[in-house]
Amino acid sequence: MRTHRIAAIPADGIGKEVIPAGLRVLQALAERSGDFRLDVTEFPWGSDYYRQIGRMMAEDGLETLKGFDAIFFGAVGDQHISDDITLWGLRLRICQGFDQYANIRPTRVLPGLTSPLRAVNPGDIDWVIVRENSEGEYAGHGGRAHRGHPEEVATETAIFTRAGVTRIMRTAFEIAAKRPRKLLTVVTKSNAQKHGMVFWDEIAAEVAAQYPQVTWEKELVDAMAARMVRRPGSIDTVVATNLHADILSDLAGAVAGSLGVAPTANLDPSRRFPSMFEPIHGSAFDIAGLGVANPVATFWTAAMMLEHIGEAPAAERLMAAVERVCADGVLTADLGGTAKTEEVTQAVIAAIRG
Ligand code: GGG
Repeated sequence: MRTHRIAAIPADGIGKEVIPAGLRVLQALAERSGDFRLDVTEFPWGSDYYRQIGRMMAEDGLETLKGFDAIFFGAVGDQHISDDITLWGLRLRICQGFDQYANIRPTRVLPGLTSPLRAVNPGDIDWVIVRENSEGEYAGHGGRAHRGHPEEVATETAIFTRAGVTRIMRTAFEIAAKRPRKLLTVVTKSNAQKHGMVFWDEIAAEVAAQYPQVTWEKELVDAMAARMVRRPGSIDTVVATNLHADILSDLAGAVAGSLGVAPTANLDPSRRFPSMFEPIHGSAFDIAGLGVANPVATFWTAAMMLEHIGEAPAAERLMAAVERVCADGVLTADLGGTAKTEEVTQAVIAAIRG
């Protein structure tokens, strides 16, 4: 019997609803398989912890997490705490502390779902967005001076390193090379941002030389946003900076039906540290506690985690169950349905067992 140690961090808002649902589904998969078990430890970190202790996670939290095979994460964000405190204090602390530089965001229209785009063939939306997850606009470099004075100034400097850009390009080319279309779109804003973004384009060309089997192209981020809506079928794998990919992947989730179905993996491909798996969506505190959050993004995220820890058959079973439940019309309100989180969870567990 294989044992995988999982750290669960529901954190804030609907994270506290979708992560327990995800853990129940994972448990059902482990029981169905009989070949592996999950040893789950839950951590109470997040905004409530911040209110009590003054920190988003324990001081030695990263040290503690090193002992796990993967991290199953909910969401950060709280009505009463500044977003930069919640994001930097937990999600970014883990991503950057564990050098999870490759953020992988698959998008497709699941059976039974409809894209809000008119006249789109659901099969046209089958993308993987690769987000650089360790530097760029999220380098945290900058400062404030003369606070409260007319001459007040704030700077936020994006930092792009040769090592950082090269490794995310390699990741993106590797992913594109394994997909049927072998097409990679490198997204920048290199017309306006003439240093860092031109650097991205240059490194893309260098790395591309090692992947002659991949067709690649450059696209500006604004044009890419329009193309995702106007010509979704022309897109396959996309690589972009930390900020650009964050924005594009929210758009991607929306055109695939809802952000409530969009999963993500924060990977340390070297496997020196545990990788972290989370739904793309945030804490959605406007619907927290109502039992209406869509758990599908978390289930898909759980499938990505299973794949990562070497349980590919369980990952496939989970995605098949999710697709069956969506096709049967058991959908939450964000997808036009009336099902609650609990109903979707029970339906997926029944499909796993069935
Ligand atoms: N589960 C994803 C999450 O909690 N996101 C919160 C957030 O504010 N993310 C911004 C970002 O990652 O750039």
